[in-house]
Amino acid sequence: MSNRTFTIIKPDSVRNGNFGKILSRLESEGFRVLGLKKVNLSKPQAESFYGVHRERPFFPDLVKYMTSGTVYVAALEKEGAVPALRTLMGATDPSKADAGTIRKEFGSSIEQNAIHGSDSDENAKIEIAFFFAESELM
Ligand code: 3AN
Repeated sequence: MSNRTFTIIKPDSVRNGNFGKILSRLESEGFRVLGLKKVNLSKPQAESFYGVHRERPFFPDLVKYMTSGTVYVAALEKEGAVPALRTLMGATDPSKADAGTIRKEFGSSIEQNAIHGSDSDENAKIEIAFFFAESELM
């Protein structure tokens, strides 16, 4: 199992002033930040990043939303990082997320759900490489 995962602190979190709180939560749960960037995703970038969802009905709205404001992208390190972050994030729909999860606390809808986290080691590797050169991770 890999010890890296990838996260996006989504536009709603940045807009609502929750970036620092979410970062603090990640750190207090033992994630180390290997790389961090503040980004305004372009439409092609968002379409490519969420390419697996291209055929889904919510895809156009997802792209529109993810390009609607500034996000922070980060590469994180922790033992068993991918499942650890999925657990800490909670369910995709914040209303169904467990108490104490980031999406329960900061998310407001299935679209504005505060945070993205890789769903497999393979995708974590692809998603980290989408935004970071290996030399930028430390
Ligand atoms: P997760 O982010 O929990 O891995 P995915 O990968 O199924 O969820 O979906 C990617 C993103 O697409 C979600 N974070 C959410 O913003 C959006 N999304 C997923 N399902 C829906 C839906 N039914 N309606 C609107 N947006 C959705």
